[in-house]
Amino acid sequence: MRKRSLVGVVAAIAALAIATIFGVPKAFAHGEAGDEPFLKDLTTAFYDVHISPTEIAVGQPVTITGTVRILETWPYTLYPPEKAYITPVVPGPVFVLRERTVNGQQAPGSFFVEKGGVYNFKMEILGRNPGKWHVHPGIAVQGTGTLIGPGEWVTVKPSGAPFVFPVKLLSGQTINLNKYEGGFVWWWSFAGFLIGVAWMLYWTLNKRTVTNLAVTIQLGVNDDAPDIGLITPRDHVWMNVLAGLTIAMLLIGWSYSAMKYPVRLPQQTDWFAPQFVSSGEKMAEVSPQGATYDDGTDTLVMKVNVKNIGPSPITVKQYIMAMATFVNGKPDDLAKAGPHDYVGQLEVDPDSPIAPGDAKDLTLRISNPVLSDERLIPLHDPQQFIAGLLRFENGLGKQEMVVIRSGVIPTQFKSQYLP
Ligand SMILES: [Cu+2]
Repeated sequence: MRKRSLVGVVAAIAALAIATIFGVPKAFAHGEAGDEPFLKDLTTAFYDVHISPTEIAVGQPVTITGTVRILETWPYTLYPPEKAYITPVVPGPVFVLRERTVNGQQAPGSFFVEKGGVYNFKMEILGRNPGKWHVHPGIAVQGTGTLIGPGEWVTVKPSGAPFVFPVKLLSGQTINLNKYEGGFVWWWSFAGFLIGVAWMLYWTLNKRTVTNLAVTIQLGVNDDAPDIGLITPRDHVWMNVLAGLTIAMLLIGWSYSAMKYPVRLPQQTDWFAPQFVSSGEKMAEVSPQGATYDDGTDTLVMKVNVKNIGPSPITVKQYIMAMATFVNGKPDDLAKAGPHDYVGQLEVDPDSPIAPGDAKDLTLRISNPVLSDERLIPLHDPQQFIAGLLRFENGLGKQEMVVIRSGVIPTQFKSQYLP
């Protein structure tokens, strides 16, 4: 009877596992909407992101360019940003990263970052697996995680030839990194895995260690409990065999690598502080006067007071928040601002240039489903704040990005939030 119920439980778990694997619909995003709004808005802002081309064959490059600024409003609840790397955010290893620069410097790994830092990035990735993939730039900040920028769909078509990724070694030899010693790595890891599985099955199939957990848990850690036959001398022999096999594998591995590859370099690290990039000429002083958000119509209204402290009239060009850019301009300007799904219209009232020395109260209005689709606005948070960049342009064509942080009051909720 007991055995039968155990079989039932195992069958149920197996059925559930199979249903989970095959019953899940295809995911179309990267779960960025799952991040808390403060984690997106107050930390970074991505702008001028371009991902092209959007259709390639396997082995061909896609270039991702853009800028990310680590905002001065970085939440005090997170570790201060110190080290980060820029990364393509794609669903699994479907692309290969070939080239990456940050502020014009080669950036093979992480670099040092700071609040207020502006990082222009360029990445070149090669299509590896055919499919339609959502490609984002992201910045992985140590202690915080990966914060992602706007994404674009990229179609990778089969090319007829298998993907190769040639890399020239210091020895002069060129290898295909895509498959290099893949079989050996697989079988060697599998051999280690088998030892682990043997150990696990030994102690779970016939022994009472797991099935009689209520008893074994009361024994001391080093108690073999020979009186109840828990761990026998025979068990010790077999465990010594497994431990010996593990040590033998390590010794064989070390000697093999030392003999086969006598010239080796330790894994290289190249952390650097990128060159300073200015956020623009000083031309505007902005004081936020509060914001409201209507969740029913996805409408954000921000009041700001803007003072022109430069010599030339200024206008508001864009408001950038997290991965989204809202443009005060024509459809043409919107198309140029970044990936289509993350660009929207910004209405500025009054929309006339602010003369040097003048200060004006402006109303910024954004009505766009991306605000709720990407969950950019806090609705029931203990800290109802948003932050972003206001992009100004003066009569001389110069620009400045000004960080603003504003309290936001939700005025209406979508029906699913109502009790
Ligand atoms: Cu995505």
